[in-house]
Amino acid sequence: MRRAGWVVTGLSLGIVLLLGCQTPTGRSEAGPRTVEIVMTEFRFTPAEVQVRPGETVRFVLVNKGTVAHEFMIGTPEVQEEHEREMAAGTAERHVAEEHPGSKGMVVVEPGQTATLEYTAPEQPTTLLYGCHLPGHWVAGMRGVLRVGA
Ligand SMILES: [Cu+2]
Repeated sequence: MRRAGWVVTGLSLGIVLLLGCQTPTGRSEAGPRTVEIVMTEFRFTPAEVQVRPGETVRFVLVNKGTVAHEFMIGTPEVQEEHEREMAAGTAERHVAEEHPGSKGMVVVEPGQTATLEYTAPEQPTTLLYGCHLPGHWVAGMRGVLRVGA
């Protein structure tokens, strides 16, 4: 398993600490599933991820691009709202101060890796993940997070 060079943990969303969940064989069924997503200009690979309702997954976000990228999970409405905020120029402060991680968000510098633990909604739905650094969303830097059985 790849060791994160720059780890962001403890991001809210009621995520439970995993300390004490490891077995002698290391991370097993007891731990969250790991989903690796590679970030480049301007896409996420894979561009579609499926999780079970209520499942907690650990996203490992590998920025193989040459600029910083953001990973934000939300409904299409939340994505559009955030995109408008970014376009309005309130962006960086908004990201840094108002909801660092609170909506399932992390910014990854080029060449770095971050992890984000995320618990899916209990009800099946279709969410998006996207990057809202200037111009990235418009360029198509987004993916589909399907929450279903
Ligand atoms: Cu980006």
